[in-house]
Amino acid sequence: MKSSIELTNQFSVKGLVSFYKKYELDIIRITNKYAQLDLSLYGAHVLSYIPNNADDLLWMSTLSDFENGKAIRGGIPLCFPWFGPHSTEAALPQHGFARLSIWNLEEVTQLNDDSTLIKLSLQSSAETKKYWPHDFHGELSVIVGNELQVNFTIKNEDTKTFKYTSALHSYLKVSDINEVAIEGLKNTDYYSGFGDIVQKQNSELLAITKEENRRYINTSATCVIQEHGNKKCIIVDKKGSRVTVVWNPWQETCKQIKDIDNDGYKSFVCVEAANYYDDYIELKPGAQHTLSTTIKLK
Ligand code: TA6
Repeated sequence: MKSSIELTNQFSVKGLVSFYKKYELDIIRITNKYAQLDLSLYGAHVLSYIPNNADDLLWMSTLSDFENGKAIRGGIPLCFPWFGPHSTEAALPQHGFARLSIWNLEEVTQLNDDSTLIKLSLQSSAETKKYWPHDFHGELSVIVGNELQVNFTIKNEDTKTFKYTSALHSYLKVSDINEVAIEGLKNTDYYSGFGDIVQKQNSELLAITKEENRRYINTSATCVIQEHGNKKCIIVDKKGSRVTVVWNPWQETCKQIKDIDNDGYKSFVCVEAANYYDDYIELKPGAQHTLSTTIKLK
């Protein structure tokens, strides 16, 4: 792991790439002609994406921890190699270890259109094998342009086939959850919460009026998060994923989540690109898979 000074010496570019510490975590900040983005090396976690002349498209909890060993609440948590609780061992961390690991910064490159590419990596190690016994190489690449692109690639470097589930668990910032409608999931089957009954959304739009934890299956659709009152419209696209999760804890569950303030649920909705259920990823030795999401203003 590189120190803050080494990171600054190797990668900083005046006015474009800088580093700062958020409590004990190293954060890289990109400020280019399109947007400002903050990315934590801990968790390969996008914290914010603020297009020019616009508000942050991502929500971050005012009560989030920024500490080794704890998950960051908000932005884009990276869930790998399992989504949700571990299937057999309850003591293992929810959503896997990727969001609790320190990733290496490999590259920061200005692209031809002046957008900025950042690449982080996570290599399997004795530490990752405490949680998951496989050899793998993980890469998170982020492109900061007039849209935010996040690509998460896992390559199997083991001698055996392995399976995993994953998600880019994006928290989209809204000004009032009561004004939000999500478009793109009409006629799509979903499981609610941890249930096993398949339901179908018949309506064109999903309004969030109560706790929702919908896991839509067999969908690669683009979702549009519309806000009636303030007309903000966020487009969330994805690739390499057939499951979309929509989550908002609403009032009662929110009170039980200690790193979200009691009213926090009013300011975000999660729309997540996932590999889960039958869409788990199985990789032969040498094979790789990329899960991607793009987030932008309409
Ligand atoms: O994606 C929805 C979900 O899996 C919910 O079940 C809820 O637990 C949420 O993620 C947040 O999980 P976390 O471990 O970050 O508190």
